[in-house]
Amino acid sequence: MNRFELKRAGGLLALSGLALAVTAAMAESPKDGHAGMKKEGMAYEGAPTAVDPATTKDLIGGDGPEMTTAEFDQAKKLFFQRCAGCHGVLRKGATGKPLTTDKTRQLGTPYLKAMITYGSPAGMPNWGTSGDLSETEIDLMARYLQHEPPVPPEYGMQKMKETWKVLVPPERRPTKQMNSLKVENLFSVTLRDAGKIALIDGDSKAIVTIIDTGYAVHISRLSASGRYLFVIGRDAKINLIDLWMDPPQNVAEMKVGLEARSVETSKFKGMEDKYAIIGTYWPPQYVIMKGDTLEPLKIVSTRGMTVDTQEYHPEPRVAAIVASHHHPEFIVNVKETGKVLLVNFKDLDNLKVTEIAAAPFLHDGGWDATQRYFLAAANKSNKIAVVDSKDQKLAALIEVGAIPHPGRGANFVDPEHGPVWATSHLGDNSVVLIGTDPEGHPDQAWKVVRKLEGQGGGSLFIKTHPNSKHLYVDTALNSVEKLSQTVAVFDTDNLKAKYKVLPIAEWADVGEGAKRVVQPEYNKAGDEVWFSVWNAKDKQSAIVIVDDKTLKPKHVIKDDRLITPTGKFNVYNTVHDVY
Ligand code: DHE
Repeated sequence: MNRFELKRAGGLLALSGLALAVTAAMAESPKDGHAGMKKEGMAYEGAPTAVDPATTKDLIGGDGPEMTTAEFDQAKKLFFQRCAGCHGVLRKGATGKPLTTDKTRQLGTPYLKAMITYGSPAGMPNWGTSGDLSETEIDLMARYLQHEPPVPPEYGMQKMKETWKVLVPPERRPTKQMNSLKVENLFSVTLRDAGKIALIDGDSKAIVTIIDTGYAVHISRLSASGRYLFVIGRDAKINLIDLWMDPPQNVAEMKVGLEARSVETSKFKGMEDKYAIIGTYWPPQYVIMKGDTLEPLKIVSTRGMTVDTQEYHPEPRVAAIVASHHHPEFIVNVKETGKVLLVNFKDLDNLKVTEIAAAPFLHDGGWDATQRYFLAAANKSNKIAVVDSKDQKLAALIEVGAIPHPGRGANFVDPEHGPVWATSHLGDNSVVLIGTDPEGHPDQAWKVVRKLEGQGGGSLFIKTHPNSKHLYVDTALNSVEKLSQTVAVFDTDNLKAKYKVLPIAEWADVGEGAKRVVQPEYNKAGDEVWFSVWNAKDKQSAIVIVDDKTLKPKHVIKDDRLITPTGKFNVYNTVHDVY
């Protein structure tokens, strides 16, 4: 590339900014003294898609630059592994900018190559200069991006039914609990890279059993009765586990698509355990199924117009889902279009869906303490959307910090401002407290009433419990080891005091490795907090349990079977949405 081309490419980098949201905000965040996190952010948002490149319909040819089929296949694999997480499988834009051919052909090969090689200030990683991609790979990718994106297959009722297995039909299941476990204090622990979950007894801290689940298993949710555990894999495989069996085991499974992240079950009075719902990333849709067998009943596409520009988006992925307590509804976050859908499951043949316009890039979220208001992070919009589940409308859209990432958030009472819900951020070090009591504290409701300064950006999860006076904030994705391996604890009675730091990874004493400390989760009583010490799959990981009163380590679970533990889901707290 000559000097002129490089200069133009530089300009284009600044202008078009193929984006990785996390890195962008970190770089731009003046408050956070711990910028960085590039690789970690990339590994987070930009994880490989679970869509198998071999299954796509390829549209090679047309107006794109010359490419052989073998080159196209290699580039497609690279794109699915490295780029689809941020730019979307169809390249229409997700947390990264759109890479559709109307744009890429204008940019042309030399500029695309420069952009991929050097990255952009808006957050595009420097794939070339970092050594992650070779010159040949970058050349391939630049040409590939000028061809129409390959389209993965759809996944409808027939395919779901082909993979649906009821391993133990309801009539052959026990009618009462057959084991002696204290089910309400069990923890389902994601063993991410093993494709399994560990069930751990919250009292004895013993591993009860390890159960096979989907690939890169993601989250667990419970049925309203607490009997059935639902585990979703990134490959969109759902496992239904009966906690009454001895030992608890898989009773049904199914693949509902090619890629998924969320699952929830019906909790409305009279509808407990009746239905479950899974939202998929690919295809962009949700499926409602029977709660005790997973029989798929209704599939609904989420493709449509975005709330801001009102342009068509072909790949709006389904992010967090919660079950309403006020109506027989699932509340579904649709990421790219920025819509919150209230899906009423009372009559599946005459499905009523209330569509609430929130803001693009809806991701995770949780209830306020009364479980009337659902607070969802529109992460790359730097906003929290508040949905009133009773009146079925948007209550507020609140400007917060850079890339809010609450998990389910944390509810407590601010000594000055009354009930609040809090989120931490991936892109800056702030912890934002939002007033949630429109009746008792109308002046504070749906406003940021306080900002705490945390340890740094790269925070994924925040947690407290009604019986606790502590608020725990992880910084799992911060690039500074001292921060990614520790957590900050705030005193909710004295929010002006500086946080304390707990050296969780040091307490785990697992030897070398990244040892990211991730996702605080309380036990049922709310007097212990469990942290994952998340290491690579060939290294030792652990779970560290902290006494919530003394903030001292109480127990460390180490076991060769604990491979890459991340999310932990206490049965009672998950059933009752306690956080
Ligand atoms: Fe998650 C929740 C999506 C990466 C651990 N994650 C969620 C939810 C979504 C989501 C939509 C909300 C589900 C709900 O409430 O219904 N997660 C994604 C991604 O798209 C992303 C960024 C990249 C990817 O390719 O998957 C991603 N997530 C991760 C991780 O790398 C984490 C840290 C480790 C892991 O196990 O994969 C991770 N995500 C979690 C956890 C929750 C979660 C533990 C549930 C938190 C809770 O308290 O409920």
